[in-house]
Amino acid sequence: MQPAALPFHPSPKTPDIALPAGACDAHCHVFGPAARFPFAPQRTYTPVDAPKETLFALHGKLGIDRSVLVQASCHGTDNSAMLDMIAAGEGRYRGIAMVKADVTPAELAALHEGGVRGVRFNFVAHLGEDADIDAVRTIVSKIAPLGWHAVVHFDAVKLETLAPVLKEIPLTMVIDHMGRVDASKGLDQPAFAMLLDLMADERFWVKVCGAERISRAGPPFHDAVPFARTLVERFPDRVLWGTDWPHPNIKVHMPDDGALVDLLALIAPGPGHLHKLLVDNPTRLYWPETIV
Ligand code: 0GY
Repeated sequence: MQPAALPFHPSPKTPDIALPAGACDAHCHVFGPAARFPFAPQRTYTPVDAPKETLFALHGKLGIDRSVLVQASCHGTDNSAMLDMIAAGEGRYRGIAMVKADVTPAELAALHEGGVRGVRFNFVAHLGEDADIDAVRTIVSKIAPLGWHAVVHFDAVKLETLAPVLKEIPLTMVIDHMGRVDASKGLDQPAFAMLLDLMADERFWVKVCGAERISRAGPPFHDAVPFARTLVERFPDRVLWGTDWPHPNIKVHMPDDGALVDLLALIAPGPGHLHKLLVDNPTRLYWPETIV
């Protein structure tokens, strides 16, 4: 039997490194509270409540000023919990929604007004059925006029079949969690080569978070660092980072979010790379209107 998912870390450490002003957590979630924002009936897991107040406090402790909320599969296409948190953030929060193929222009306009700037497609076995490619194409054609992008979350084993499909999608594409490659297979593994190949196309971006997901060595997840660092060094202008709080479906080593911030000293050594990763890149993608 699979072990149960763990709750988020109750008392993350204060990071050893200070983050630059405007630092953005470009991948985190808000769950519930279920009494106010019920989970989707078709969900594949039921997390503990991870409400906005807890996330506000965490960001304060970590030195994070802005963030991008990513709609998680347990809330399905009901984006209300996420929109509620964005509304409380006074412009410091953006969102990535999940929508159905029959979403209307009026619904998309309301999401845009609420701070959404993209949609997410899942191709991850433990999160249920893969996104339907025809539905993906329909949704992409509907969101393109809004200037939104697509976030794709996939199992590394699917990259070979997915890569040609992703290459055809005429949008900016953001890949979650370093393509979920298995860190124990090394930098020369075919899946990482395919990820690098996708990144050679300037439409692709990648999140260098998920160290705890791709690690096979466990805390402090140093086996994930060479992958993240390679991506940061080769594509400094198209990388993003996030905490992934509250870390859904982590069953063995729940990360300490402060320690994940500390990993940035190894992932993006030097202020230039760190500033791009945490400030300049998320600004270009999520707050372009603030660039003077
Ligand atoms: C993540 C990863 C996971 C879950 C989800 O949508 C989700 O439920 O994204 C996971 O289970 O690996 O990005 O939070």
